[in-house]
Amino acid sequence: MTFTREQIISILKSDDRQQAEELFARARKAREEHFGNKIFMYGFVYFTTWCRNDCTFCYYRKSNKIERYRKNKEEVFRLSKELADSGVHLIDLTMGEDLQYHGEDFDSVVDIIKQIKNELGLPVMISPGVVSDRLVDKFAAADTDWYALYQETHNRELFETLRINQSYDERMHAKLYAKEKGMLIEEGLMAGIGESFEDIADSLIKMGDIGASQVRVMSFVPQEGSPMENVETPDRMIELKIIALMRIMYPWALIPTSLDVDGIAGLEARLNAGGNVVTSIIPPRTGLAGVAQNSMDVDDGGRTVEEVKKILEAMDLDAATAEEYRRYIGELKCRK
Ligand code: SAM
Ligand code: MD0
Ligand code: SF4
Repeated sequence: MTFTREQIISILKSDDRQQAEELFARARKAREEHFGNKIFMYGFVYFTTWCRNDCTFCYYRKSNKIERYRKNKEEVFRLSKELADSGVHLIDLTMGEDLQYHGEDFDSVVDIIKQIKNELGLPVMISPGVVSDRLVDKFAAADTDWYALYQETHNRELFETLRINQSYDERMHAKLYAKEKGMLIEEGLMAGIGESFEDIADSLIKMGDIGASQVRVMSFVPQEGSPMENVETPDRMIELKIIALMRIMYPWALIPTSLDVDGIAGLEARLNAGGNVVTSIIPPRTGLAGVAQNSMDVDDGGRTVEEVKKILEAMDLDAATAEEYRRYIGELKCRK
Protein backbone atom coordinates (compact mmCIF):
# COMPACT_ATOMS: atom_id res chain seq x y z
CA MET A 1 0.00 0.00 0.00
CA THR A 2 1.31 3.43 -0.94
CA PHE A 3 -0.08 5.24 2.11
CA THR A 4 -0.94 4.09 5.60
CA ARG A 5 -4.25 5.21 7.11
CA GLU A 6 -2.30 7.62 9.32
CA GLN A 7 -0.48 9.13 6.36
CA ILE A 8 -3.75 9.69 4.51
CA ILE A 9 -5.22 11.44 7.54
CA SER A 10 -2.17 13.63 7.96
CA ILE A 11 -2.22 14.66 4.27
CA LEU A 12 -5.92 15.52 4.47
CA LYS A 13 -5.45 17.54 7.68
CA SER A 14 -2.46 19.53 6.54
CA ASP A 15 -2.81 23.19 5.50
CA ASP A 16 0.55 23.13 3.77
CA ARG A 17 -0.06 24.42 0.24
CA GLN A 18 3.36 23.34 -0.98
CA GLN A 19 2.76 19.80 0.24
CA ALA A 20 -0.58 19.72 -1.61
CA GLU A 21 1.07 20.88 -4.84
CA GLU A 22 3.65 18.11 -4.46
CA LEU A 23 0.86 15.60 -3.95
CA PHE A 24 -0.86 16.77 -7.16
CA ALA A 25 2.42 16.58 -9.10
CA ARG A 26 2.98 13.04 -7.88
CA ALA A 27 -0.59 12.13 -8.90
CA ARG A 28 -0.10 13.60 -12.40
CA LYS A 29 3.08 11.57 -12.76
CA ALA A 30 1.25 8.38 -11.77
CA ARG A 31 -1.47 9.19 -14.31
CA GLU A 32 1.09 9.84 -17.01
CA GLU A 33 2.86 6.55 -16.34
CA HIS A 34 -0.38 4.64 -16.85
CA PHE A 35 -2.26 6.69 -19.39
CA GLY A 36 0.22 9.03 -21.06
CA ASN A 37 -1.63 12.26 -21.78
CA LYS A 38 -4.93 10.55 -22.68
CA ILE A 39 -8.17 11.57 -21.02
CA PHE A 40 -11.53 9.79 -21.33
CA MET A 41 -14.95 11.43 -21.65
CA TYR A 42 -18.35 10.16 -20.50
CA GLY A 43 -21.75 11.29 -21.73
CA PHE A 44 -24.40 11.63 -19.06
CA VAL A 45 -28.08 10.86 -19.61
CA TYR A 46 -30.15 11.42 -16.47
CA PHE A 47 -33.24 9.85 -17.99
CA THR A 48 -35.67 9.96 -15.09
CA THR A 49 -35.56 12.35 -12.16
CA TRP A 50 -38.35 10.58 -10.27
CA CYS A 51 -37.17 8.88 -7.09
CA ARG A 52 -38.68 6.88 -4.26
CA ASN A 53 -35.86 7.76 -1.86
CA ASP A 54 -35.31 10.71 0.41
CA CYS A 55 -31.54 11.18 0.57
CA THR A 56 -30.97 14.32 2.63
CA PHE A 57 -28.35 15.76 0.26
CA CYS A 58 -30.22 15.29 -3.01
CA TYR A 59 -32.30 17.71 -5.04
CA TYR A 60 -34.33 14.83 -6.48
CA ARG A 61 -35.36 13.32 -3.11
CA LYS A 62 -39.02 12.37 -3.18
CA SER A 63 -40.11 15.02 -0.67
CA ASN A 64 -38.69 17.86 -2.73
CA LYS A 65 -41.44 19.60 -4.67
CA ILE A 66 -39.66 20.10 -7.96
CA GLU A 67 -40.38 19.66 -11.62
CA ARG A 68 -39.43 16.19 -12.81
CA TYR A 69 -39.18 14.38 -16.11
CA ARG A 70 -38.98 10.86 -17.47
CA LYS A 71 -37.54 10.41 -20.98
CA ASN A 72 -38.92 7.63 -23.14
CA LYS A 73 -36.83 4.98 -24.89
CA GLU A 74 -36.66 6.83 -28.20
CA GLU A 75 -35.53 10.05 -26.51
CA VAL A 76 -32.88 8.27 -24.46
CA PHE A 77 -31.49 6.67 -27.59
CA ARG A 78 -31.56 9.95 -29.52
CA LEU A 79 -29.74 11.77 -26.68
CA SER A 80 -27.19 8.99 -26.42
CA LYS A 81 -26.59 9.17 -30.16
CA GLU A 82 -26.10 12.92 -29.97
CA LEU A 83 -23.49 12.37 -27.26
CA ALA A 84 -21.83 9.56 -29.20
CA ASP A 85 -21.63 11.73 -32.31
CA SER A 86 -20.04 14.51 -30.28
CA GLY A 87 -17.20 12.15 -29.32
CA VAL A 88 -17.83 10.72 -25.83
CA HIS A 89 -16.39 7.28 -25.03
CA LEU A 90 -19.20 5.90 -22.88
CA ILE A 91 -22.86 6.53 -22.12
CA ASP A 92 -23.78 6.74 -18.42
CA LEU A 93 -27.48 6.00 -18.06
CA THR A 94 -28.47 7.42 -14.69
CA MET A 95 -31.83 7.47 -12.94
CA GLY A 96 -33.55 8.22 -9.67
CA GLU A 97 -35.09 5.13 -8.11
CA ASP A 98 -38.17 5.72 -10.24
CA LEU A 99 -40.97 3.39 -9.21
CA GLN A 100 -42.10 2.99 -12.78
CA TYR A 101 -38.96 0.88 -13.22
CA HIS A 102 -38.09 -0.16 -9.69
CA GLY A 103 -41.63 -1.19 -8.86
CA GLU A 104 -42.49 -2.73 -12.19
CA ASP A 105 -40.19 -3.54 -15.00
CA PHE A 106 -36.68 -2.74 -16.07
CA ASP A 107 -36.86 -4.45 -19.43
CA SER A 108 -37.11 -1.19 -21.34
CA VAL A 109 -33.86 -0.01 -19.69
CA VAL A 110 -32.17 -3.26 -20.66
CA ASP A 111 -33.46 -2.75 -24.21
CA ILE A 112 -31.91 0.73 -24.38
CA ILE A 113 -28.59 -0.62 -23.13
CA LYS A 114 -28.61 -3.25 -25.88
CA GLN A 115 -29.55 -0.70 -28.50
CA ILE A 116 -26.77 1.71 -27.47
CA LYS A 117 -24.22 -1.08 -27.44
CA ASN A 118 -25.30 -2.51 -30.78
CA GLU A 119 -26.07 0.59 -32.77
CA LEU A 120 -23.67 3.14 -31.30
CA GLY A 121 -20.91 0.70 -30.42
CA LEU A 122 -20.16 2.46 -27.14
CA PRO A 123 -19.69 0.94 -23.68
CA VAL A 124 -22.50 1.63 -21.21
CA MET A 125 -22.57 2.43 -17.51
CA ILE A 126 -25.80 2.01 -15.62
CA SER A 127 -26.46 4.07 -12.46
CA PRO A 128 -29.86 2.76 -11.39
CA GLY A 129 -29.60 2.90 -7.58
CA VAL A 130 -29.98 -0.37 -5.70
CA VAL A 131 -31.43 -3.21 -7.75
CA SER A 132 -32.07 -6.93 -7.16
CA ASP A 133 -29.62 -9.69 -8.05
CA ARG A 134 -32.06 -10.83 -10.72
CA LEU A 135 -31.82 -7.46 -12.38
CA VAL A 136 -28.04 -7.32 -12.11
CA ASP A 137 -28.09 -10.69 -13.90
CA LYS A 138 -30.05 -9.04 -16.72
CA PHE A 139 -27.63 -6.11 -16.94
CA ALA A 140 -24.71 -8.51 -17.01
CA ALA A 141 -26.39 -10.64 -19.68
CA ALA A 142 -26.87 -7.50 -21.81
CA ASP A 143 -23.11 -7.00 -21.53
CA THR A 144 -23.48 -3.73 -19.60
CA ASP A 145 -19.92 -2.65 -18.90
CA TRP A 146 -20.31 -0.75 -15.62
CA TYR A 147 -22.53 -0.61 -12.55
CA ALA A 148 -22.10 2.70 -10.71
CA LEU A 149 -23.34 2.86 -7.13
CA TYR A 150 -21.77 5.16 -4.58
CA GLN A 151 -21.76 4.44 -0.90
CA GLU A 152 -20.99 8.19 -0.26
CA THR A 153 -19.29 7.21 3.02
CA HIS A 154 -18.19 3.95 4.62
CA ASN A 155 -19.16 5.17 8.06
CA ARG A 156 -22.41 3.29 8.60
CA GLU A 157 -23.86 5.72 11.14
CA LEU A 158 -23.26 8.64 8.82
CA PHE A 159 -24.67 6.65 5.86
CA GLU A 160 -27.89 6.12 7.79
CA THR A 161 -28.38 9.84 8.43
CA LEU A 162 -27.92 10.61 4.71
CA ARG A 163 -29.56 7.75 2.88
CA ILE A 164 -32.50 7.51 5.22
CA ASN A 165 -34.37 4.19 5.32
CA GLN A 166 -31.83 2.62 2.97
CA SER A 167 -29.60 -0.28 3.86
CA TYR A 168 -25.83 0.11 3.80
CA ASP A 169 -25.45 -3.62 3.33
CA GLU A 170 -27.95 -3.93 0.49
CA ARG A 171 -26.25 -1.08 -1.34
CA MET A 172 -22.86 -2.68 -0.89
CA HIS A 173 -24.20 -6.10 -1.84
CA ALA A 174 -25.68 -4.89 -5.15
CA LYS A 175 -22.30 -3.51 -6.16
CA LEU A 176 -20.34 -6.58 -5.12
CA TYR A 177 -22.83 -8.87 -6.83
CA ALA A 178 -22.46 -6.91 -10.08
CA LYS A 179 -18.71 -7.34 -9.84
CA GLU A 180 -19.09 -11.05 -9.23
CA LYS A 181 -21.19 -11.23 -12.42
CA GLY A 182 -18.37 -9.74 -14.45
CA MET A 183 -19.34 -6.06 -14.50
CA LEU A 184 -16.89 -3.31 -13.68
CA ILE A 185 -17.94 -1.28 -10.65
CA GLU A 186 -17.61 2.35 -9.65
CA GLU A 187 -17.48 3.37 -5.99
CA GLY A 188 -17.78 6.95 -4.79
CA LEU A 189 -17.76 9.27 -1.85
CA MET A 190 -19.01 12.73 -1.13
CA ALA A 191 -16.91 15.37 0.60
CA GLY A 192 -18.52 17.77 3.06
CA ILE A 193 -21.35 15.61 4.38
CA GLY A 194 -20.22 15.45 8.00
CA GLU A 195 -17.42 12.93 7.53
CA SER A 196 -14.15 13.01 9.47
CA PHE A 197 -10.68 12.70 7.96
CA GLU A 198 -10.60 9.21 9.46
CA ASP A 199 -13.80 8.35 7.58
CA ILE A 200 -12.26 9.53 4.30
CA ALA A 201 -9.15 7.43 4.92
CA ASP A 202 -11.34 4.38 5.61
CA SER A 203 -13.27 5.01 2.39
CA LEU A 204 -10.12 5.33 0.31
CA ILE A 205 -8.87 2.00 1.59
CA LYS A 206 -12.27 0.32 1.23
CA MET A 207 -12.61 1.38 -2.42
CA GLY A 208 -9.54 -0.69 -3.21
CA ASP A 209 -10.63 -3.62 -1.05
CA ILE A 210 -13.93 -4.04 -2.89
CA GLY A 211 -12.22 -4.05 -6.30
CA ALA A 212 -13.71 -0.88 -7.77
CA SER A 213 -12.21 -0.03 -11.17
CA GLN A 214 -13.52 3.52 -11.15
CA VAL A 215 -13.42 5.61 -7.98
CA ARG A 216 -14.80 9.08 -7.43
CA VAL A 217 -15.35 11.93 -5.06
CA MET A 218 -17.73 14.85 -5.41
CA SER A 219 -17.96 17.84 -3.11
CA PHE A 220 -21.40 18.19 -1.61
CA VAL A 221 -23.44 20.97 -3.25
CA PRO A 222 -26.37 22.26 -1.14
CA GLN A 223 -29.78 21.77 -2.78
CA GLU A 224 -32.74 24.09 -2.45
CA GLY A 225 -35.64 22.59 -0.54
CA SER A 226 -33.58 19.71 0.91
CA PRO A 227 -32.75 19.14 4.61
CA MET A 228 -29.09 19.96 3.90
CA GLU A 229 -29.97 23.17 2.08
CA ASN A 230 -28.04 25.29 4.61
CA VAL A 231 -24.99 23.06 4.96
CA GLU A 232 -22.04 24.83 3.37
CA THR A 233 -20.26 23.35 0.40
CA PRO A 234 -16.74 22.28 1.45
CA ASP A 235 -13.43 23.85 0.47
CA ARG A 236 -12.46 22.17 -2.82
CA MET A 237 -8.99 21.35 -1.51
CA ILE A 238 -10.41 18.24 0.16
CA GLU A 239 -11.92 16.91 -3.08
CA LEU A 240 -8.69 17.64 -4.94
CA LYS A 241 -6.55 15.90 -2.34
CA ILE A 242 -8.87 12.88 -2.42
CA ILE A 243 -8.55 12.70 -6.23
CA ALA A 244 -4.75 12.80 -5.91
CA LEU A 245 -4.68 10.20 -3.14
CA MET A 246 -6.90 7.86 -5.17
CA ARG A 247 -4.61 8.28 -8.17
CA ILE A 248 -1.47 7.47 -6.21
CA MET A 249 -3.08 4.56 -4.35
CA TYR A 250 -4.76 3.12 -7.47
CA PRO A 251 -2.71 4.41 -10.42
CA TRP A 252 -4.57 2.23 -12.95
CA ALA A 253 -8.03 3.39 -11.84
CA LEU A 254 -10.41 5.54 -13.80
CA ILE A 255 -11.00 8.67 -11.74
CA PRO A 256 -13.69 11.19 -12.68
CA THR A 257 -13.24 14.93 -12.84
CA SER A 258 -16.95 15.69 -12.73
CA LEU A 259 -18.42 18.74 -14.44
CA ASP A 260 -21.35 18.34 -12.06
CA VAL A 261 -19.77 20.16 -9.10
CA ASP A 262 -18.22 23.38 -10.42
CA GLY A 263 -19.06 23.11 -14.10
CA ILE A 264 -16.46 23.54 -16.81
CA ALA A 265 -14.60 26.09 -14.66
CA GLY A 266 -13.76 23.33 -12.20
CA LEU A 267 -12.22 20.97 -14.73
CA GLU A 268 -8.63 22.19 -14.79
CA ALA A 269 -8.06 21.85 -11.05
CA ARG A 270 -9.48 18.32 -11.01
CA LEU A 271 -7.32 17.25 -13.95
CA ASN A 272 -4.36 18.82 -12.21
CA ALA A 273 -5.05 16.63 -9.20
CA GLY A 274 -4.79 13.47 -11.30
CA GLY A 275 -8.31 12.67 -12.54
CA ASN A 276 -8.54 11.10 -16.00
CA VAL A 277 -12.23 10.86 -16.94
CA VAL A 278 -14.34 13.91 -17.68
CA THR A 279 -17.85 12.96 -16.58
CA SER A 280 -21.24 14.63 -16.81
CA ILE A 281 -20.96 15.77 -20.42
CA ILE A 282 -24.55 16.74 -21.30
CA PRO A 283 -26.02 17.79 -24.65
CA PRO A 284 -27.31 21.37 -24.42
CA ARG A 285 -30.98 22.37 -24.81
CA THR A 286 -32.38 18.85 -24.56
CA GLY A 287 -34.09 19.19 -21.20
CA LEU A 288 -31.56 16.96 -19.46
CA ALA A 289 -30.44 17.79 -15.94
CA GLY A 290 -27.28 17.28 -13.89
CA VAL A 291 -27.35 15.93 -10.34
CA ALA A 292 -25.36 18.11 -7.95
CA GLN A 293 -25.65 21.07 -10.33
CA ASN A 294 -28.92 20.49 -12.11
CA SER A 295 -28.53 23.27 -14.68
CA MET A 296 -25.04 24.84 -14.41
CA ASP A 297 -23.37 25.06 -17.84
CA VAL A 298 -25.89 22.68 -19.41
CA ASP A 299 -28.00 24.74 -21.79
CA ASP A 300 -25.30 27.20 -22.76
CA GLY A 301 -23.21 24.29 -24.01
CA GLY A 302 -20.51 24.46 -21.33
CA ARG A 303 -20.60 20.73 -20.66
CA THR A 304 -19.72 19.57 -24.15
CA VAL A 305 -16.85 17.64 -25.70
CA GLU A 306 -15.92 20.77 -27.60
CA GLU A 307 -15.46 22.82 -24.41
CA VAL A 308 -13.65 19.98 -22.66
CA LYS A 309 -11.22 19.62 -25.56
CA LYS A 310 -10.24 23.30 -25.33
CA ILE A 311 -9.21 22.80 -21.73
CA LEU A 312 -7.38 19.54 -22.43
CA GLU A 313 -5.42 21.20 -25.18
CA ALA A 314 -4.38 24.10 -23.00
CA MET A 315 -3.10 21.58 -20.45
CA ASP A 316 -1.16 19.46 -22.96
CA LEU A 317 -3.62 16.64 -22.50
CA ASP A 318 -5.44 14.83 -25.25
CA ALA A 319 -8.85 13.22 -25.64
CA ALA A 320 -8.45 9.46 -26.07
CA THR A 321 -10.24 7.65 -28.90
CA ALA A 322 -13.28 5.45 -28.35
CA GLU A 323 -11.12 2.50 -29.36
CA GLU A 324 -8.50 3.34 -26.72
CA TYR A 325 -11.22 3.50 -24.09
CA ARG A 326 -12.69 0.15 -25.13
CA ARG A 327 -9.27 -1.41 -25.05
CA TYR A 328 -8.57 -0.03 -21.58
CA ILE A 329 -11.77 -1.30 -20.04
CA GLY A 330 -11.00 -4.66 -21.65
CA GLU A 331 -7.76 -4.65 -19.66
CA LEU A 332 -9.61 -3.67 -16.49
CA LYS A 333 -11.99 -6.59 -16.96
CA CYS A 334 -9.06 -9.00 -17.21
CA ARG A 335 -7.28 -7.53 -14.24
CA LYS A 336 -10.13 -8.08 -11.74
N1 SAM B 1 -30.23 7.53 -7.87
C1 SAM B 1 -29.04 6.78 -8.05
C2 SAM B 1 -28.25 6.65 -6.77
O1 SAM B 1 -28.54 7.39 -5.83
O2 SAM B 1 -27.36 5.81 -6.74
C3 SAM B 1 -28.13 7.34 -9.13
C4 SAM B 1 -28.07 8.84 -9.28
S1 SAM B 1 -27.52 9.76 -7.87
C5 SAM B 1 -28.39 11.20 -8.18
C6 SAM B 1 -25.81 9.90 -8.22
C7 SAM B 1 -24.89 10.46 -7.16
O3 SAM B 1 -24.87 11.87 -7.21
C8 SAM B 1 -25.12 10.16 -5.71
O4 SAM B 1 -24.75 8.86 -5.36
C9 SAM B 1 -24.23 11.21 -5.04
O5 SAM B 1 -22.92 10.71 -4.90
C10 SAM B 1 -24.24 12.34 -6.05
N2 SAM B 1 -24.98 13.50 -5.53
C11 SAM B 1 -26.31 13.61 -5.36
N3 SAM B 1 -26.63 14.80 -4.80
C12 SAM B 1 -25.47 15.46 -4.63
C13 SAM B 1 -25.14 16.74 -4.10
N4 SAM B 1 -26.08 17.55 -3.61
N5 SAM B 1 -23.85 17.12 -4.08
C14 SAM B 1 -22.88 16.28 -4.55
N6 SAM B 1 -23.13 15.07 -5.06
C15 SAM B 1 -24.41 14.65 -5.09
C1 MD0 C 1 -21.34 12.73 -12.89
N1 MD0 C 1 -23.56 13.73 -12.81
O1 MD0 C 1 -20.58 11.94 -13.43
C2 MD0 C 1 -22.84 12.51 -12.98
C3 MD0 C 1 -23.32 11.46 -12.00
C4 MD0 C 1 -23.66 8.96 -12.05
N2 MD0 C 1 -23.03 7.75 -12.49
C5 MD0 C 1 -22.74 10.09 -12.34
C6 MD0 C 1 -23.10 11.86 -10.54
O2 MD0 C 1 -20.91 13.71 -12.30
FE1 SF4 D 1 -32.82 9.29 -5.27
FE2 SF4 D 1 -30.27 8.89 -5.95
FE3 SF4 D 1 -31.14 11.31 -5.17
FE4 SF4 D 1 -30.97 9.39 -3.38
S1 SF4 D 1 -29.23 10.27 -4.54
S2 SF4 D 1 -32.71 10.78 -3.63
S3 SF4 D 1 -31.51 7.58 -4.57
S4 SF4 D 1 -31.75 10.23 -7.00
